[in-house]
Amino acid sequence: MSRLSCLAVLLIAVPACALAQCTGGIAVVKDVNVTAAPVGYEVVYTIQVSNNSDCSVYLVDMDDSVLGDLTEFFEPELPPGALDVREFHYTIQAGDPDPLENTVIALYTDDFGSDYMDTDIATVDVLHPSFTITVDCLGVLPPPSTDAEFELVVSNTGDVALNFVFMGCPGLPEPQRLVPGEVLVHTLLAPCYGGEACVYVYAGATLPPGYGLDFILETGVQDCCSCEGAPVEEESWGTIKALYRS
Ligand SMILES: [Ca+2]
Repeated sequence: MSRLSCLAVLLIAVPACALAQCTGGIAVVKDVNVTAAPVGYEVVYTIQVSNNSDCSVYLVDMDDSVLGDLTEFFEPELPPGALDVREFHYTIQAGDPDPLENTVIALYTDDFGSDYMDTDIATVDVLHPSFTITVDCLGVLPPPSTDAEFELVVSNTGDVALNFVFMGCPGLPEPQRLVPGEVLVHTLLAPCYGGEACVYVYAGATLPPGYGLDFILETGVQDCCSCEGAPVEEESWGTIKALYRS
C-alpha cells in the first residue's frame, strides 16, 4: 500500500470512528415518598431515568427487586437530554424484609451497541405498630359506694411508639405516648345501674408526627360486673384495625 492510499484510509476511518463514540451516560434516581411505613401502607416509588449522553439510548431492561420487571412502563427510546419519570405504588406486605430495600437496575443501549447501566436503591423502614388493651372488673366497692372498680391495661406490643387517645377513661391525661414494650395501667370507676356496672373504652393509636403518616389503629373494649355479687360478666368488642387516612 502506498503512503497516499494509507492516508486515504485514515481520512475515511476517522469520521466513522468519531460517529460511533457517544459521550455521557444514563442516570437512574429512585425515591420513595416515606422513610418508614407500617405493613398494609401503600408507598409510592418514583423512578427517574435521565439520558445525559449525546446519543439516543434504547431501553433494554428495567428491573426492580421488589416491583419486578418494569420495562413496559418506560419509553423505549430516550433522546439526548430526555427524562423519563414513572410512579409505582406498592403496599407493604407482612412478610417483607425490614428494612425493605429495593434496587432498580436500568439497562439501555445505543445505535452503536454500547451498553448503559445505572442502578439506585430506595429503603423503607417497615413498622409493625400493634397494641393490646383489656379492661377487667376488679369488684364492687364496699357500701356506701355504688361504684365498681375496673382496671384498664394498654400495652404497646409493636416496634414503634404510639400516641393514644381514649374515650371512656375519665382522669387519664391525653395523649398517652407509649414506647414499644411500655404498659399503661389505669383504674376506672363505674356506677351500678340496674344491677350492673359497665365501662366502655375506645382506644385510637397514631404514629408519632415525625413519620408524616396519617394512620390510626383503633379498637374498643367493654367489661361489666354484677353489682349483686353474681359472677362477673366479661365482654369485649372490636378488634384492632388499622385505618389509613389520606
Ligand atoms: Ca423496622
